[in-house]
Amino acid sequence: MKKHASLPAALALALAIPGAAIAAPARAQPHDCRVRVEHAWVRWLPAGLPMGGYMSLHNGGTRTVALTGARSTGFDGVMLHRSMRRGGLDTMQPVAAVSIPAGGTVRFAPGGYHLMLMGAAAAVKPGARVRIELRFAGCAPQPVLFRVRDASGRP
Ligand SMILES: [Cu+2]
Repeated sequence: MKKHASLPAALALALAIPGAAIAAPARAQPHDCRVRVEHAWVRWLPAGLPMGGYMSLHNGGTRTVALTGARSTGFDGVMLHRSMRRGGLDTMQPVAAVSIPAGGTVRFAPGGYHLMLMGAAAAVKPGARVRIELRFAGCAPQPVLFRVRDASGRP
């Protein structure tokens, strides 16, 4: 009984403080989240091979923003990867995050950073568009449409 009585009082208190109402959206997105995504495309590959996702990320904000992951209903899994040449061999490894400095641009391109897209749905084929949600630390998820190109990668 006592619990029920205190609830409306707490509610009235929250409503009486103007700052309480505007604090919620500010907490949800504390950073200056202004990343523009351009030239987003996926290189389609046959036989269920993992596909690479590429794009250009421009940070129009005033502080560094970190890309920490991505997900898509078009794929079973999406990882951040970086290709590199090591000991004369082309290799790639997972990366936990990619920082985009304020005012800077980071390119995801063949031979460098890429989204590693695994387990494609049947609808992912050349000419299609696939929606991939990018996750930036402290920001709301950002959905991006990627154009699926054929294995040549030509637009
Ligand atoms: Cu990869």
